[in-house]
Amino acid sequence: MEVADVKKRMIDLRSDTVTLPTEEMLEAIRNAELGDDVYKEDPTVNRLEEMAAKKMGKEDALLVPSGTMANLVSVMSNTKRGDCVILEAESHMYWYEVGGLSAIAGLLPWPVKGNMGVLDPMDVEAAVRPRNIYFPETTLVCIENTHNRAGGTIVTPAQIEALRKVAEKYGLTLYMDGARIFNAAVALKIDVRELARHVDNLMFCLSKGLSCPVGSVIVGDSEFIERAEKVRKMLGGGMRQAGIIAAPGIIALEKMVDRLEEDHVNARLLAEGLAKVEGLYVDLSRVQTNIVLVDVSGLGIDANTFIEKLKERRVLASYHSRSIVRMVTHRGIEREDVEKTLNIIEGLVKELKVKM
Ligand code: TLP
Repeated sequence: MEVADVKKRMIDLRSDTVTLPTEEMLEAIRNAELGDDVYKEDPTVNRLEEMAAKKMGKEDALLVPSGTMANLVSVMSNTKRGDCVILEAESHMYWYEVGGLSAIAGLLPWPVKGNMGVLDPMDVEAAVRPRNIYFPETTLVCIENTHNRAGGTIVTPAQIEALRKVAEKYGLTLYMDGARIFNAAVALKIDVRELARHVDNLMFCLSKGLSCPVGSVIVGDSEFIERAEKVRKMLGGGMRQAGIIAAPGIIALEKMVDRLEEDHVNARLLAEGLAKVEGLYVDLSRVQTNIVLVDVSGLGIDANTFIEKLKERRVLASYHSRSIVRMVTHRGIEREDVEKTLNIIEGLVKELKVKM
């Protein structure tokens, strides 16, 4: 059997990053009008950046290859070396970006524990380092929306506004890792601008639920984007005929946002099904978008063992922590896949119980 055939029959709940481009996206790539984007001459990139800025209600935008680079470029364009950056203790930037914040940007990350991924403005205020000879200068606060490790939880416009007030009080910049910001907007049934309004700048990913093969977009005011363009070049992210990346991005913004609702419905179905299985625990209040965290410790096994056993049954999930497994719904997951997954897990749990 071909490797591709085996993969095809897997139910892949590891991440929404596994989504493949649509036929229309592939067609758009084939037909994209191209130019050299380092010269700002790729009309397709220019169009995507214009669209993205407008959609977020900001002045300008910049296409970058990945979410990780988007965060690094943005943080570097918002700070100077040696500054202190406040971020949520479980944030992607702190956990999963290979320490680029310290290793490359020369910053001191100052993690603050949030509640379901949401920072409390009072905790942020307390974390701002007073100005004196001993301390680095706090210049930036980062939020994540939706919050990945917290389970795809949403930071609401009101919560962002409250953080904005603290940022203003101390002259700090407010940045948002909005890798899945459209999931938040769709779940709240609001214009994404409402979520972008109170941050100075943000990034969002094209390559997650929006199904593009590559790309993230940084959005903010023109001066910031000008700095970001230079930092992107420094990090090796200046791309040439990047219209082949931008073309599916345009389709994503036009056509792939509303369908995220389906992923949320499927995540809910999956979460509610899992919550009914004895030995599994799901905090349903966290299931706000397309991520489901399931605690398997009640089965007497750890997350990795559970993931391995699922894989043997052709379901892929990812590791969150010792007792928690993460499952993410996306365009490659239909309702039937969720039902099948639930059946498989119920069967697996029964088998484990017999052995216990
Ligand atoms: N997240 C990936 C993994 O890296 C964990 C995933 O499967 O969820 N910000 C947030 C909130 C993210 O979730 C991710 C990717 C990124 C940034 C980085 O994006 P990429 O993978 O494009 O560098």
